[in-house]
Order: sequence, then C-alpha cells, then structure tokens
Amino acid sequence: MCLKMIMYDVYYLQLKSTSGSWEKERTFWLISNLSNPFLCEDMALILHANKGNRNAYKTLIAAEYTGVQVTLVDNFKLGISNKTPEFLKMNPIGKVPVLETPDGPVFESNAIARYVTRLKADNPLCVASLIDCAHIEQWIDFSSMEINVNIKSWVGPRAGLGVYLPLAEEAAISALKRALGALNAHLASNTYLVGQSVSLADIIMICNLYLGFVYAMTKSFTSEFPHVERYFWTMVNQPNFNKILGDIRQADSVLPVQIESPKETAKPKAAEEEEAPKSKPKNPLDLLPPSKMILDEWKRLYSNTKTNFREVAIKGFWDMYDPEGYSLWFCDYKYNDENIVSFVTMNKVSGFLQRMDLARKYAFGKMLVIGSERPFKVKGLWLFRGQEIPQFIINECYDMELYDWKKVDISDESQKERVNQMIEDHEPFEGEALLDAKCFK
Ligand SMILES: N[C@@H](CCC(=O)N[C@@H](CS)C(=O)NCC(=O)O)C(=O)O
Repeated sequence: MCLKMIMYDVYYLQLKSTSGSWEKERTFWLISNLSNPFLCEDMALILHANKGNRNAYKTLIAAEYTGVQVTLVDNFKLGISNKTPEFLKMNPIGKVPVLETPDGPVFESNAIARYVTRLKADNPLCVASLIDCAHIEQWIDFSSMEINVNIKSWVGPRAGLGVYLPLAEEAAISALKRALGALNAHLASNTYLVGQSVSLADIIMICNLYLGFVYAMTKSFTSEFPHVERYFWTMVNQPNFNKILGDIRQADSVLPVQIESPKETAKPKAAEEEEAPKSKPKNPLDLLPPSKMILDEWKRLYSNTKTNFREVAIKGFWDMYDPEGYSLWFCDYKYNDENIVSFVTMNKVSGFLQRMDLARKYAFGKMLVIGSERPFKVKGLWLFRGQEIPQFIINECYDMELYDWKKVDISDESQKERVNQMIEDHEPFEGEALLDAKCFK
C-alpha cells in the first residue's frame, strides 16, 4: 500500500468518528480535497474533446493550476469520434468533453473540472472555508445558468445550431445583460469571484464569457460592464489561461446569421411529374471514351487501406490514375476570413459534400479544414471524370463558385506531393494542424 493510500484512510477514519452535521460537510470537503490515492503522479488523464472546445478549456486550465496531467485524446473529430459505441458508453448522450479516469469516465465539463481540481489536496483553486466553497459553487452555477445559457442562446442560432428567432435572441440578450450587470457590480470591489486568488469559479466563468467575447459581445456591448471587461482581460492574460486560450481577439461585430443558400422552392408533385421527360438524357460524361481507371476500385482501395497508406493507397492511386480520362483539381475557399467558428466551418464543408451527391459516379474528393486558430482555411482536392470540371456540377452545386479552382499539373512533382498529402490527411499540412478532413467517395 502506498503512503498516499495510508494517509487517505487515516484522514477518513478520523473525520468519520465525529458525528455532528457540520463535521460531515467538513469531511466531504476535506476528503474531496485529498489527492486521489489511486492516481499515480506520472499518469495522465485522457480528455476526449476536439481541439478548441471551450468546455474542455475549463479542465485544461484547472490542470495548469493544479499540476494534474491531462492530455487531449489524439485526432478527436467532433461529430464522428463522439458517435462511436465506445464514446457512447462513456457519455450516453454523446456530448463532449468526457474525462477517462482510472475509476471510470466522467462527463459534464463542470464536473470534470471539479474532479481534476480536487485531485490535488493543496490545489489553489478550491482550498477554502465552507462559506468560500459555497460561493465558488454559487458562481459556477451562476456562470452556467445565467451567463452561458444566454450567450449560447445568442450565438448558437446565429452559428446554425438551432432556429434563429429575433425575439428569442432579444430575450437572451436582455437576460445576459441582467446577469452581466450583477457580475459587474460584484467585480467593482473584487478582483476575483471568491477570495484573493483565482478559483475554479473564475476558470469556469472565463470559459463561458470567452464564447461571448469572441463571437458576439463587441466592445460597444461590453463597455457597459467595465469591471467585467477588466476582469476578463486580466484573467485571460494570466499565463495559465493564456497557455490554453491563446491570444484572444474581441468580436468586431456580432457573428452574422449563417444562411444556407436558398434552396429551390419545392414544386408541387403533379407539376413535377408532368414536366418529367420520359427517359433521362445521358450524362455527357458517360459518352466519354472508356477509361482504364475504375473510380469505384480507387474508392475501395482508399477505404480499405488502414496501414502503410503511402505505400498501398497512394501508390495504388498513381498506378490506376488515367490522366486522359480524369483530371485532378485543387480548390481553395475564397472567403477563409469568414471561417471563424470551427464547427460552422466544418458544417459548411459537410454541406458541400452532401450537395456533391449528384457527382458520386464521376468524382472523388478530399476536403481539409486547416489551422489550429481561426480563421480556418478550407482547401480541397478533387478528381473528376474528363478534363474539365463537369458543367452539370457547376450548374447544380452552388458551393463550386465559393472556391478558386486550379487544375493539378501532374508533371510537377511538388503538386503531385501536395495531392498525396491531401489524400492521406498529412499533418502538418503546409505547416499547420488539421482541424478536420472529410472525404467524398
Ligand atoms: N453541458 C455539457 C455541454 C456539452 C456540449 O454541449 N458539448 C458540445 C460541444 S461543445 C457537443 O458535444 N455537441 C455535440 C452534440 O450535441 O451532439 C458540458 O458542459 O459538458
């Protein structure tokens, strides 16, 4: 039995022998403030979350203060990794983040941050009197229910998460202002939310305010709350915050409502049937001379290659590639400056790939969302039947005009290597991390 384990038992028994109700509460706090005897010092806890997830930041910042090792799981892709059966076993509603601990998983970001904080007996974030502990909990709940909920109701629908309703937005902003007013009054005479140093309440409050400062609360909005402004900027510039959040730029304008391009209004079925020609005209691409490259074979090879991707899939691609029957194209999103919200950028690319469904017989594509900081860049590689970008795709898929297109010159080795790196999701790509990679096949 290790020394930590013995200390834990003794402490527990001593406190258990007293029976008053105050002592019981004290027992809870003291025990919860003891180092976890089952966690070895060099063991890192695994946090399942995508990079840039502000709910995960709560734990990562707390870990910086307490010295607990927490590592973000590799290659986490929001929307994919959190839908797997393994992930759903850890959090049945598939939300992120989740912390894997030696005693089982924990979900809900506040609970995770509390757990990581309490792993260290002498942590600076919640070693406090009973009343201070109550106030830490008070501000954690306040920041979750009065600040975060309203910022999310403001930013979420604008970012395409939920229906955008101006009256609902107005109500959220007004509730947010009421909460910020109270926070501002408290901070007029307090540097921190509780006591004389940073506590877990500050970490959670800042991570919640962060969403607002970055996407919606412009300077003209926040100037009404000068103590909140001072508090926010002071905190995010503390080294332990800055290391995780990076340098923050306050929104110049409120995130615009992300509008999908207008879809054609559905025609009444009868009219549609009336107009439908008897037999569908052939796609001009079907009239091209036959090619030795069988697109489905390449797609199968791509999907089935799990190891030695370069030697197997990439080599196989060039062995199959028919430069007369097919052409390769690089595409580059024209409006990368707008890509400031990671999940909105990823959704934009997913939408593009859905709209390319009509080209499945004639195309293969890779789309990369690049960068670890906003604005993210979107770049792609497409393989099309024929020597030009098929006209029917240009006509039917409005996303095509949102990109600059450049035909790949396969006699240029550096362009060929760029093709390889795009096919294999090579990271870093052009010196930057990949936020996401999607394949059209
Ligand atoms: N109350 C949860 C909220 C978690 C949450 O909403 N996570 C988002 C990402 S930030 C998510 O997992 N979204 C995916 C989904 O809703 O399926 C927490 O604080 O952990």
